[in-house]
This record gives sequence, C-alpha cells and structure tokens, in this order.
Amino acid sequence: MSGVPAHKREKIIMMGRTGSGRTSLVARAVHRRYTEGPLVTGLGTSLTEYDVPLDEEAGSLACLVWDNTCADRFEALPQSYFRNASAAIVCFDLTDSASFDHAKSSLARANECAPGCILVLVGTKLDLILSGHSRGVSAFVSENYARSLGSAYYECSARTDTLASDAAAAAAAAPVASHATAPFRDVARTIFQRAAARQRAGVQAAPLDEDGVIDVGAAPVADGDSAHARCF
Ligand SMILES: Nc1nc2c(ncn2[C@@H]2O[C@H](COP(=O)(O)OP(=O)(O)OP(=O)(O)O)[C@@H](O)[C@H]2O)c(=O)[nH]1
Ligand SMILES: [Mg+2]
Repeated sequence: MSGVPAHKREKIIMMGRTGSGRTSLVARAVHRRYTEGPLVTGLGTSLTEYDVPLDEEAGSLACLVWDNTCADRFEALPQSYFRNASAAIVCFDLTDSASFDHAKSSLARANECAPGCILVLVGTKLDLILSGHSRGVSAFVSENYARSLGSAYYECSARTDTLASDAAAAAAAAPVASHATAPFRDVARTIFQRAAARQRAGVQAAPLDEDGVIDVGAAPVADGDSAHARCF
C-alpha cells in the first residue's frame, strides 16, 4: 500500500441495504478474499485504504473506501459520511427486490448529499443467479434504472469473484461486467478522467509518487470543486 495519507485519498462510500454484500465486495476487491456469513465491520463506519489499479501507464488511484453498519436506515447516515465523497457504490442483492428498492433510495440520497459524486449501481451475489436462484428484479429494469441516472451498472459475485471470461457468467450476465473489482476500477477511471479534464482546462498535473500512485489530492483544484478538500 502506498503512503498516501487518508485525507488525500479519493473517498468512495458504500451504500445499500443490510446484507446486500457491501462489506464482502470491499473485502473481495481490496483483500481478494471472501468469508462466508455476515462480515461485521464494527459499529459505525470502517475505512479501508485501497490503491485501485488503473493501468500500467497511469498506475493506481489512492482511494479510501467508507463502509457502514447502519445501511438499513440510510437516513441515519450522518452528513459526514457523504461529505467530499468522490463516488458512491450502491449495492443491492440481485435475489431481493426490497434490496433494489432500497438501492434506488440510496442513489437518490447520495445524489442529494454528495452532488456531483460518481454513482455506480452494483447487483451482488451473481453466483446465486447463475446457480438458478430467481431474480428480485430483472437485469433489464435494474440496468436501465442505473442508465437513467447516468450511472454505471455491474452484476458481480464477491463469493466466486465471477469473471466475465467465465462462459456461463458471460452468457448470463452479458453485456454487464461481472468481476468483483470492476465497480472500483470504473470509479477510479472516472475520477482519473475528471482530473485529466481539469488538467487540460489549465489545472496543474497530479503528481505520481514513488509507488506509481496518483496523488490527485495534491493537485490544485478550481473554486467550487470540493472533491480534493478532504474534511472528515
Ligand atoms: N452467495 C453469495 N453470498 C454473498 C455474496 N456476498 C455476500 N454474501 C453473503 O451475504 C451476507 C451479507 O454479506 P455482507 O458482506 O456482510 O453484507 P453487508 O451489506 O456488508 O451487510 P451489513 O454490514 O450487515 O449491513 C453474508 O452472509 C455473505 O456471506 C456473494 O457474492 N454471493
Ligand atoms: Mg457490512
């Protein structure tokens, strides 16, 4: 892990109903592991440093993933949870329609509390669908809902880390990507592209540290762009 301090990392917040698989998705992406059963993150909020790989040329993006334990009462999430969030990854259980309804409310809340933040909708537990479990909501409905908000949409399994290259998964989940780390990479790429656009507009280039990690937070930003003014 690079030595980028927490306050300079891009903030990614996890949202979604209790049991939707938020913590398992983070564990699979960051630690490349899956543990059966609920993953208790402790009361409140847990923070995980994650240098999200972009590509060889660009290196990786220093992020801090915020996860929480009061997901069912998203209205109870404090403003500080949303403050300066660069992106929100909203999870729902593909087998559970109530979980999808909750995700819709979470997307609206993220939009309201962190305007301009990147929103990504993730249907979790794809392995259950691939093994014959019925969907709580059709892929058509959930993907179109994400598209209507301008959000990316993924279906994936933290359990099997289902790969798009897996023929069965590709057939069932196409055209959506299904690798568990894909939502984080998508978010990191979008943050990176936005930073690049700011640079093209005349803002100084973000430096690379010795580990090849982009320290976007060190770049000067235009007035009104709060994405890099971390305040927890
Ligand atoms: N089959 C399957 N089960 C999963 C997957 N991801 C998570 N689960 C299970 O779903 C349950 C909830 O997973 P968590 O990751 O704890 O979900 P969470 O959203 O963090 O839940 P809370 O923090 O308790 O609100 C656990 O029993 C997990 O083992 C998956 O990809 N496939
Ligand atoms: Mg959790």
